[in-house]
Amino acid sequence: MITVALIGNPNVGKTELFNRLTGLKQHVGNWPGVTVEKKVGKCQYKGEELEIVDLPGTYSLTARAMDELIARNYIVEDKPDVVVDIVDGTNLERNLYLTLLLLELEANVVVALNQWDMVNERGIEIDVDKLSSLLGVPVVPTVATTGEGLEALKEAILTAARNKDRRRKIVIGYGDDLEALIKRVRDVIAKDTGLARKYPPRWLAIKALEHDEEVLKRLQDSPYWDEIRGVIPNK
Ligand SMILES: Nc1nc2c(ncn2[C@@H]2O[C@H](COP(=O)(O)OP(=O)(O)OP(=O)(O)O)[C@@H](O)[C@H]2O)c(=O)[nH]1
Ligand SMILES: [Mg+2]
Repeated sequence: MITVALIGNPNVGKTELFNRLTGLKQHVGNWPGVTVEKKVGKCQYKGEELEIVDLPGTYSLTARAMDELIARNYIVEDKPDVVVDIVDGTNLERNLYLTLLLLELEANVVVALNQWDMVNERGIEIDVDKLSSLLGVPVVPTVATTGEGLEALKEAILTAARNKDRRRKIVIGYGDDLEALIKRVRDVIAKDTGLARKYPPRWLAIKALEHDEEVLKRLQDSPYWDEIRGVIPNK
């Protein structure tokens, strides 16, 4: 079975896409401990079963909002095989912020470039191949309301799942000064091999430098906490 998480900004077409992919094979529950709806569905493609989890709509992935934390924790803790990032093609700039956060999390991302009909209708020009090569992930134009592009999306999901361990990981750079600091923190965190196996050390380092409470809580349990704390500047 291939586990697939759907994520995207609010109102981009997540529900339409989820329903199209899963048909009636879905059930609705809650995320553990909170009353945020959790929808899980299944679909078959080329003899593989895809289990599809609909994550809450979100612009960002901070520890400050429950929806964002649910989405982020699911991706870092449960490690779905593929994360489908549904992007509103008519609002590319705003939507790609979440895409970059997902890449920083080292998720196995496939971008569904949705509302493709509106993109064409409004005469917006998007170089899909260029976007895909800049992001280092597949980008598939879709129209969730008609189902256009869904076969290609499933194919991209299957291929991404199969190539999970061989994928290219792009690094979003923060400039020389910050990069030196990120590297210092990253190297100390990476000494804790258990932690580094579980979470991307560079991501932990960036979050620690942002004083992200959830990440700091995890780092505090590390035998290297004193050393880690020593390289994180105060707020
Ligand atoms: N033209 C067009 N409309 C779409 C497309 N996908 C979704 N929509 C419409 O966009 C609106 C939002 O779609 P939803 O599926 O509810 O979006 P969502 O991401 O689940 O929204 P929230 O759950 O509120 O965050 C609906 O009116 C859909 O019919 C698309 O590809 N093209
Ligand atoms: Mg929805």
